[in-house]
Amino acid sequence: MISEPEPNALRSCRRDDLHYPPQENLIDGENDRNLADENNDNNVNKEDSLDQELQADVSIKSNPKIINLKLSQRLVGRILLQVEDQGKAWYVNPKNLQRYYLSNSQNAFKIMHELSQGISDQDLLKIPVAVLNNNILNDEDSDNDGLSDRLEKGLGTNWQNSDSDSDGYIDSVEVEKGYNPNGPGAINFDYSFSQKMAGRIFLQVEKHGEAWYINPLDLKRYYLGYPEDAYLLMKTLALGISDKDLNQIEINY
Ligand SMILES: [Ca+2]
Ligand SMILES: [Ca+2]
Ligand SMILES: [Ca+2]
Repeated sequence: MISEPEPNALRSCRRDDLHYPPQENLIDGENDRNLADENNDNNVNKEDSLDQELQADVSIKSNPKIINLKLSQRLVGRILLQVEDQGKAWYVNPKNLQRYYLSNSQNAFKIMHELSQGISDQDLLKIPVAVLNNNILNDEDSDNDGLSDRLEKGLGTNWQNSDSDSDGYIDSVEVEKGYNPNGPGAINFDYSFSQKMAGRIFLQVEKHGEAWYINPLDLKRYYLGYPEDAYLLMKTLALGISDKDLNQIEINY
């Protein structure tokens, strides 16, 4: 059983927007890997790689016999909420189709950074920015321009000025309409690039390592500025899933 988030939780997530990257991009050429072999590999390394603290908090484990790659591919890059077990949160890593347990805000932030990859500013600009309701992020909007203070810091706009580039259009309008809030002109989005990168987490290596999550539902980038933001965002964008379905996705320790 899979249930989508509340319809009002987001401004722009619609089920109609569902897109998934082509299969060849999903697991970096490991499509043919034998699941039984993979399981044996995992067992060999289990003692070394096992995070004891994490294991203690994980109540169910995947049975390799019931791993369902199609389901994993369908849910690639998604955040899953284990509805039958206290809403535990998981992230399905697009690179290996394994799910990672996000036990709390610090842990979610840490895992998302570990699984991230660097991206140039030029490539990042190809992906539209998501503007979340400030109430969801529990953040201030000091200049009342519709962008939270922390998102403005991520975007490099002025959080104390509603119209950073003084062109008469407030920052959130420019971001939502695809214009540059920091200067003249429109931004040319590359939707096929966004689709290819769906579900991934990027670090802005040319700035200060700002982290962004590409939501597979709307192919927009969501700013993961602070641990509490990252976790709230995860919960907001998450998809409810039953233990039976979750068990079919390989677990990462
Ligand atoms: Ca603002
Ligand atoms: Ca501003
Ligand atoms: Ca402006």
